[in-house]
Formats: sequence, C-alpha cells, structure tokens
Amino acid sequence: MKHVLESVESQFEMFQILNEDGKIVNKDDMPDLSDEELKELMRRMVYTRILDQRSIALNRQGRLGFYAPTAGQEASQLGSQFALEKDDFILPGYRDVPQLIWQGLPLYQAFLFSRGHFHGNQMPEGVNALSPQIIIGAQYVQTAGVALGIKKRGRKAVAVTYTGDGGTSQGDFYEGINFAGAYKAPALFFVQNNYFAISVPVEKQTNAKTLAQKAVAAGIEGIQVDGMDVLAVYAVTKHSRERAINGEGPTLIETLTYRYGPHTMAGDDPTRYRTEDLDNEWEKKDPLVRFRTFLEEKGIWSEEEENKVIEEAKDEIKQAIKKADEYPKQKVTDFIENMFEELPHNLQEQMEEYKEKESK
Ligand SMILES: Cc1ncc(C[n+]2csc(CCOP(=O)(O)OP(=O)(O)O)c2C)c(N)n1
Repeated sequence: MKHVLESVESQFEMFQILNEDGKIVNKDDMPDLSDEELKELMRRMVYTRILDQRSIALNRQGRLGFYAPTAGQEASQLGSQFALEKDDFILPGYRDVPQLIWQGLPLYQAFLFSRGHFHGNQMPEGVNALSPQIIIGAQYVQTAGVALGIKKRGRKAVAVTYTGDGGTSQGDFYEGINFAGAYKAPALFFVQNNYFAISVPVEKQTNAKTLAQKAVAAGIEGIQVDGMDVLAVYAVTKHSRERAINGEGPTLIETLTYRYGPHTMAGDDPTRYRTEDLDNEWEKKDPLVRFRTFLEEKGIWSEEEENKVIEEAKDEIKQAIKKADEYPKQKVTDFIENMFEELPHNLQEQMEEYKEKESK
C-alpha cells in the first residue's frame, strides 16, 4: 500500500529571499521594488517596532487596555500588507493592528480599539477592513464570505486574513479554506506560526510537519515562507494575490515567525513556557536586523535615517495618544447605537432609558 504523507510534507519547504545575514539566497524570486519602496518597508518596520515598545509602556502605565505585542512579527505583518492594494479587504486577528494602521486606520483609533472604545472599531471610509477578531479562527469563515462577495461583484481585489498557529486547530479554519477553495474565491489565508498559542507549543496542536500543507486537503495552494524575511513575505503575497485575482483560487500562507513579548499584556509570562536559548535563537533571525544589513550594503540606509524614523514615530505616537485621551468618552447609548443598523424594539426601549439618564 502506498503511503503519501511523507512525500506531501517534503514538498513544503520554507521560501526565503534574504537569509539571516541579509544576503540574497534566491535571486530569481527577488521582488521588483524600487529603492524608495525598499526604504519604505524598512521605515514601516522600524516605526512598528517603536509603536510596540510604546504601546507596552502605555499599557503598563494604565493608559491602554488590551494589547497583543507584535515585535518579531513585523516582516510577516508588514511584508504582506505592503503587497496589498487599497481595494483589498483585511480581516485581522487581535495581533494584526499594524496591518490596519498601514492600510489607513489612524493611530488614535488603534489606541481607542485597545481601550474598548467603539470608535476604535469604526474603519474610516476607504479602509476596507473588519475590526480585529478575538474569537480564534472566526475570521477565516468570514474571509471566505467576503472573498466570494468580491468575486461575485467582479472586483479585482482579495480578502486577506490572519490567524496564529493555534488558530489552525479550530473548525472555522478548515471551513474557511474549504469553502473559499470550492468557490475559487480570491482569499489569502495567513497563518502566522509563532510556535505558541499562548503557552501551548505547535507540536501539541497538530501532528502535521507544516501548517501550509493543510491547504492540500482543501484543494488550494499552500506555501511556507520565512516570516522573518520581509522580502520573501512580500513576494509570496504579491504572487498569491495575482493568482487569486486571476481566478486561480485562494492560498494558505504559513509565515514562520516569533513574538518576542508575552502573548498579551494581561499577565502572560513567556519565561514559564519558552527557554532563553529559544528566544536567543529567534532574535538572531530578527527581521529588522537582516533587512537593515541588506539595505546598508546596498548603500540606501543609515543610522541617521533610522533615528529620524524613530523620532517621527515617537512624536506621532505622543500626538495620537493625546487625541485618544481627548476623544469623547464612550456612553451606553453609543454601544446600543453601533450594534445594529435598525434597532430591535427592546433595545429601542433601553436606548430611551439611557438617553434620559445620560442627559442628566
Ligand atoms: C474560540 C476561542 N477559543 C479560545 C480563545 C482564547 N485564546 C485567546 S488567544 C489564544 C491562543 C491563540 O494562539 P494562536 O492562534 O497561535 O495566535 P497568536 O496569539 O500566537 O498570534 C486562545 C486560545 C479565544 N479567544 N477564542
């Protein structure tokens, strides 16, 4: 009897363009980006690292609420977002706020989201996105639906979603990729494999050697990419987006990455489930370090330039937190008003009751 698992699994090799030393190891797939675009990618990664550091500090000062650290995952998050167009639709998870920011969500609104303020969930006109999903995997089913909608309307766009390695254990994950595959819906399904679902290691989630291979059963394309290599993530996203738009169906993209910080700021202590050696091993693969080396060797990036980005980021973050502080406080009627397009009668009654209370 023929056994196929080994031969299938061996086909999922990590796609890479820049190695840990910032050297090109795959010239053929090098994306066609101008020097300005390459610098913009670096700028965004530096900015996002600073935003992460400031957000952690603000959370500790009690000035932010829910926050899921992003440091380590910049290449995975921003390399993919950089390959999107304005018409594309993002369905993020709770850690994917940077993609929303670079797609056009103002920073002060991201801070309001973190505080549970309804305005943090209101995407500005022209930013096609849902607010970050907290229910693990649910965004995969929604993405299949959004992608089918895009296809039925004949739009040249894709629906893009993100979950973690833990998310691939959820039923919604399989339903989403299967449905999108069946309808050849233009969807990009990202799995950011940072090896831990809170404290549970990926080996305890699945017996599969890769998460990308889960695409096979859904009859869709699957690829594993170095999630610490921003050029590789960009190239894979761009390629998969083209395929999706050309009617060739969805892709499942596993990015191999790492979150340096805790799962969220709500009391998680990674030293209880990760060793220092493992942390050090991943820090050697850092996406900013390797891309900086590459750009410096090309002669288009300097310490001066980076410091300028850091100062700009700090300044903008300061202004955004001030704006979030000054934004009108949330009222009970805001919740009721923003929940439904048309209020059911029981909520209408509550609305009246609270309007009266709030007017006093
Ligand atoms: C349906 C559901 N079950 C459980 C939880 C609690 N929970 C929050 S985050 C998380 C782990 C998710 O890990 P992973 O998908 O790997 O994403 P990561 O946070 O590493 O990016 C769990 C179990 C939840 N939010 N939703």
